Amino acid sequence: MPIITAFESSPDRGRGQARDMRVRWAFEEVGQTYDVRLISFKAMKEPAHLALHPFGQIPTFEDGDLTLFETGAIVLHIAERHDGLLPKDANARARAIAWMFAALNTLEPPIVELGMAMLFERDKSWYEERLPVLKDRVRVRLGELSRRLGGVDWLDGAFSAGDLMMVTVLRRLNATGLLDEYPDIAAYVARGEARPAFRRAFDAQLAVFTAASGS
Ligand code: GTB
Repeated sequence: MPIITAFESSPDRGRGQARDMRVRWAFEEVGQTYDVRLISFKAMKEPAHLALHPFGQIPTFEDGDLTLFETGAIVLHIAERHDGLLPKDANARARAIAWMFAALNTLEPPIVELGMAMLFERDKSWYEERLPVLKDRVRVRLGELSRRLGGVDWLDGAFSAGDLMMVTVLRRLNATGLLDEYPDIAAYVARGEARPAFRRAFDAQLAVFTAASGS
């Protein structure tokens, strides 16, 4: 059975924002059971974990003699080896993979930049000036994504790994209020979150937090 790593104690308090969430969701979508090895911040930077992940992060993926890091690579690996996350048609499959890259390369960077500023830069003298700039950069991408979605349920036909990745990236905006400005994108994220596989993955990562906090 594949095994992934996840935070022993996630700073998001079980909100499903850490990146193991997208791997858990992919496993659930394809019906693959998996194990989780929980890891402390200290252990993430120690040799045993660095041998799996050169940057000392979570998640990692191990299955037999294969070890992977980077959620894009892990989710793609799962999607390629099981039915359910990539279309059979070669062109549609390539487009779904393009959406995975778009989520990670085009949407995630400005979203993470905004999130980091809101978390770690509030006390800086330039914060109030920088915040609208960062929000506008995200708005540009949300506007473009909204135009492309154009009222359909998923990015390109049936739900795919592209949607899985995009929804997990967009969820990072939950605390910013920006999704409220784009009701179609908010509804898209809600559709992803309503999928039974998402719920199972979310509950599994929440259970880790609940157990660790004793609540
Ligand atoms: N590009 C890599 C991938 O996609 O796999 C990025 C992996 C990554 O950033 N991992 C983070 C990590 O291990 C956890 S998910 N960080 C520790 C470190 O770098 O030392 C990022 C994350 C963490 C916490 C919250 N949160 O509290 O809301 C959200 C997201």
